[in-house]
Amino acid sequence: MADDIDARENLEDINEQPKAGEPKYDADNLQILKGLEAVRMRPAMYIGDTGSRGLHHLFTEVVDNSIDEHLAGYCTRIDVILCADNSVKVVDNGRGIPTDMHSEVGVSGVEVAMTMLHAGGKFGGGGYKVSGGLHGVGVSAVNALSEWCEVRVCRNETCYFQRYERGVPCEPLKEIGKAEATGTTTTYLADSEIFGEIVYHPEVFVSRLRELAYLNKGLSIAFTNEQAPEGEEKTRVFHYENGIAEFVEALNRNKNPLHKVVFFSGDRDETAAEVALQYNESYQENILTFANNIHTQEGGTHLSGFKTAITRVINNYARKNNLLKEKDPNLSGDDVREGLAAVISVKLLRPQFEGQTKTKLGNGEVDGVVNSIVGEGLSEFLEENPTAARRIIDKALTSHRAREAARRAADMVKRQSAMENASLPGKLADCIERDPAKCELFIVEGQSAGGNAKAGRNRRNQAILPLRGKILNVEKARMDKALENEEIKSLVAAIGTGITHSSMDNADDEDGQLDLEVTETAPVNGNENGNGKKNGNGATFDLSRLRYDRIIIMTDADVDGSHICTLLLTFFFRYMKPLVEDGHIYIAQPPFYRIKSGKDKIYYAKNDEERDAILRTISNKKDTMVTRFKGLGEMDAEDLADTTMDVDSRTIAQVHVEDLIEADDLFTVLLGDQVEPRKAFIEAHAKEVTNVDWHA
Ligand code: 0RA
Repeated sequence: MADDIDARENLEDINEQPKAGEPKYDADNLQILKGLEAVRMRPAMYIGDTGSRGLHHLFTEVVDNSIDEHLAGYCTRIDVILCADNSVKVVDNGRGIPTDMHSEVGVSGVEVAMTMLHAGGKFGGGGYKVSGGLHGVGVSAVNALSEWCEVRVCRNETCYFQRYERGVPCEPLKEIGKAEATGTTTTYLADSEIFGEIVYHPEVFVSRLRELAYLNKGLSIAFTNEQAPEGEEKTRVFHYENGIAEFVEALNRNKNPLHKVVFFSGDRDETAAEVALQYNESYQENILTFANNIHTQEGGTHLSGFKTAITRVINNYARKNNLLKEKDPNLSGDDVREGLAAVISVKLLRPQFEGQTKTKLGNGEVDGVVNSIVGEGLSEFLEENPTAARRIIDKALTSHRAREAARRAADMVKRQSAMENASLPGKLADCIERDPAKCELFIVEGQSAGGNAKAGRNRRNQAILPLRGKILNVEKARMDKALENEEIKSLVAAIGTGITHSSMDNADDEDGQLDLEVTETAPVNGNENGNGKKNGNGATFDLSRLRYDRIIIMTDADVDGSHICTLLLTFFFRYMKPLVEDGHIYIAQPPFYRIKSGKDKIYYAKNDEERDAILRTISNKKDTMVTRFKGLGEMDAEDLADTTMDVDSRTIAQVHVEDLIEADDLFTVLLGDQVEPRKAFIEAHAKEVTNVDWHA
């Protein structure tokens, strides 16, 4: 910032005109050189960092100038080319940077733009300049941080050219020929002295350029990757005649929309706002906000104005049409945003960026502008489209009822676990011991296996909870549905801790792919519940009420069994995470084979290799019988006790979630129909513990 001010002061100080052809190193140029040097000394101050992020920020700074020319009404196409030699070329068909001598500094307008920090705003032709990037330092910083940079400008039927090396002009702007069209071409090679090895990621170009095309309707932005491998399409053109309305359409591409995309726009107090929205059948909220083409990940005043308007308008409409009765409470913000996809884009003259990552819009006036544009637009839309209006209100009412039901269900679960034994499930065969530290709970797949497990257990400290078939997939159900499920209810009651955070925000999350494609970063999700263990639905988790130190999942060693195991792990992960983190969850490892030799010699093998190894050691082969267990149900009480339950002889595996974040993703991904990745996951995250040194 200090350098910015310096640069302007220098301009005011120095008014002498150099004579044509005179060497460049006079006072002005020394000042300019100082400015460039400052950028090279502290690049991070100007472009954020000198890593991959900063490197990829450079093209955005250059493109932003062309976007400004589009906003001024003079540029319809921008080409960005990632060249084979790692240089980047940005071509626009605007008016061209002014080439005449600047009256104050005595160099061409081109040179001013290329060498003076923040030159754009001050020396541009006035007009509507809103772009300028997150760091807003302009193309001069790119020039300073480039090994070389070349500008070609076509205007006045003439083509001009100038080359710079590390920001320093090699010679003054010169005419190089005739020109029919107008425009500016900037080519730069990022300086490896600054950025180290230059490695570009084309998908960063694609994602940012596509976003810019959505945000600037009618503008064509083409990206050419000359480094693309043979056979891959080199050029992609992004052009959206309907701008952010098409952005919202893309956000909902894999969802079921409730109505056509709605678009509102308006200007007020030097602020232009555009909003597009569309509800879909999902439970998620996906609102992306932008200010001057910058993705405001932390939201801000445009987002708050939008939220207030949506809640107000939907409640008003519902009341007016008697869909909400006088006695009913208002729909909450969460209710009216369930299944809402929206893009908000504002353009303003002096944006203030706040927050941790400077991506929160702070301009107070914007709240009211967006609020009134959305308020008027949405009211009108609802009045004119009663069918869509009805669907939207129904969706919000359902969301409201589900939220109420979830709250009641969570309260109930809480009350039930508070009553402890009084409400223990009938299916639970509890143990005698009352000290939880000495107790184990076996969750057993199927009734018959449950019976054998009961017979084979040590009833003093081992409890058995048989499950009837598959438990509900909590990844795809909302909290109220999950807590209505009988198997889950008995599980929660038996364990005693209650549940943690709801999975409401994760429900129906089948479009991770799309979200990644549309934007590099997570969408603003307005979830005000926070991440605490106590959530808005009144559910609490209390580890001190845990009734068993070890919870052991015991399922068949087949595809169904491994699916049930995953469903249980998912449930624990989403609703009782501390149990997973603290290592209370185990997976039993029932063997595949029983090898009986003679009258009373019994071996168990967990796979074919073990079986063969055992068979090799047995001398009297005639008297040997090998049994393959098709499931837990085929093991008798003795088999189960010896292999899976008896503390002295069993094998069980403790579940470690080494990387909870990664696991979180995996649960969302894994619960599809594929079995192999699921098995791989369980194997990767369940560390084997043999003959645990622990006695009740
Ligand atoms: C200032 C004034 C005028 C054009 C531009 C700047 C301009 C800058 C860039 C940077 C990249 N592409 C650009 N295109 C235009 C307009 C001067 C006039 O013709 O009146």
